[in-house]
Amino acid sequence: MGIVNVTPDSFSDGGRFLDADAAVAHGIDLARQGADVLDVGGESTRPGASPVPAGEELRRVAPVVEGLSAATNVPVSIDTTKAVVARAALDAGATVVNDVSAGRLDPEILSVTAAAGAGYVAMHMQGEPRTMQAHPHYNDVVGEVGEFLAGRIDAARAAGVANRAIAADPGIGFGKTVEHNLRLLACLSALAERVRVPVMVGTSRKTFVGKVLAQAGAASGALPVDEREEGTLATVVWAVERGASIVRVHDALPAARAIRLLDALHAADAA
Ligand code: PMM
Repeated sequence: MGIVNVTPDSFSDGGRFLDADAAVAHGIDLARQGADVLDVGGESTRPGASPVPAGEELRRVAPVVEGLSAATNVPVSIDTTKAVVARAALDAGATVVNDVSAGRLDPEILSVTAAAGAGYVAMHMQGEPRTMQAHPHYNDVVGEVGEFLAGRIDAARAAGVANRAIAADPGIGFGKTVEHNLRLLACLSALAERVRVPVMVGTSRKTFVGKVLAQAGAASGALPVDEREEGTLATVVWAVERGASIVRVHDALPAARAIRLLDALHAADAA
């Protein structure tokens, strides 16, 4: 899944594709690089971000969803927590709703998804973007995230979303410390068994990658965002090995190539 952020303030690409034409061109480029889904988002969820009014979010994403649906054959996903934005994006050609609130902020998003026969991604987040990185706390991060996702998958089903249309995402970086993120990735197979739907993972350029790779004694506690590609790739390969079905990335080409090589190794291993 290639990321198309139409936001002024996303943590790694904020402001780069605010213009609809630039965002559409970027999405087309990601599809050429090997993305099988394009995820269009108009509200930043980076730590500390404030909510965006629905009208503004819609103004950002609608032309991009429409442009990409017309210009490419790959499915378009809408990254939103709002039912009204999801409905408009589905009308404009999107076929997947990626909801970082898993239906808790605006429960109607579930029935909107169901009515359109669209796919649905339920993501775990502790708290809300404005405050989520203040004091993340879990007694058992893998167990709690698994329980939460199982409950939200049930809620999506109850609202009429088809079981085969649902994916679950542990929400790397959403109300989690470096250790929480690493633990979730380490235990991804167990999480996949618990939720029993395809698992999606978004690690691309996230802070924990930069923190793990920070040089001892460096002025900043994390590698800068534009130096996190190799670390991201390590997590992509790891996640796919541990059963992730979808990886959400900013750079589709290296991820697609790494996964193709992994497939070749598996084929050789099975021969
Ligand atoms: N991460 C971001 C935004 N949306 N959606 C899902 N399902 N999973 C994620 O990990 C996720 C997401 C934040 O990253 P960005 O600002 O680079 O889009």
